[in-house]
Amino acid sequence: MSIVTRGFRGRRDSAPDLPPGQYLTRDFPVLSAGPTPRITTDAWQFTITTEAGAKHTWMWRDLQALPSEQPTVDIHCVTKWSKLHTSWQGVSLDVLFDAVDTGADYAVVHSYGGYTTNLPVEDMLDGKAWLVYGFEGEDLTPEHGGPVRLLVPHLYFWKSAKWVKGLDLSDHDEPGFWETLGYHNYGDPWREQRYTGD
Ligand SMILES: Nc1nc2c(c(=O)[nH]1)N[C@H]1C(S)=C(S)[C@@H](COP(=O)(O)O)O[C@H]1N2
Ligand SMILES: [Mo]
Repeated sequence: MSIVTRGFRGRRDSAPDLPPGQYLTRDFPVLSAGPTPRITTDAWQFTITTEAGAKHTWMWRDLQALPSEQPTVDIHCVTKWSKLHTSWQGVSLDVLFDAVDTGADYAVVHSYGGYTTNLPVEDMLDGKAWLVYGFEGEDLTPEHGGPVRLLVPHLYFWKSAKWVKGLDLSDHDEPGFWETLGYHNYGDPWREQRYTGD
């Protein structure tokens, strides 16, 4: 009884933590626009291409050698589920961008399998985004984007590209997969930017 009461109160108490129109889920839905690509850690690599065409590539072992963080964050899917206090392990994009000489304002993120999504470079800096390979103390599973996915929790979760392969920097903004199909170009859950025009 006390557990039921606590659970119920917990939900109500955490409602202010939820962006408008979102509901809480405790499980972890899988949302993929296509089949799950199976990328081994040996095959995985991540390339940042600058607006000048310079390429910086990290192999799995390079990523593992970089200092990692364990962010605990809330995630919000545009299909209206939110999950609070998820914990991840990975490398801050700040660390990767340290090696990159760029003045570009925009990025298109590419995934193995062909998925793309766009976001401003500033939304990947200052502790706002990570390349993650661990979830809740385990290796990130293929369904959830393993071996490595992008995590950008302050934007709707479609911006957190699974099976991430690289990002292209540019001076001009270019919509990705969902952004071309009518989803909002930026996708701030707190401003409920679900669709173009929101
Ligand atoms: N490569 C790739 N990344 C993706 C997607 C996808 O279809 N392909 N779906 C996006 C969407 S809409 C959401 S809500 C989250 C879902 O992540 P999950 O399956 O781990 O819950 O991944 C995002 N990243
Ligand atoms: Mo989503």
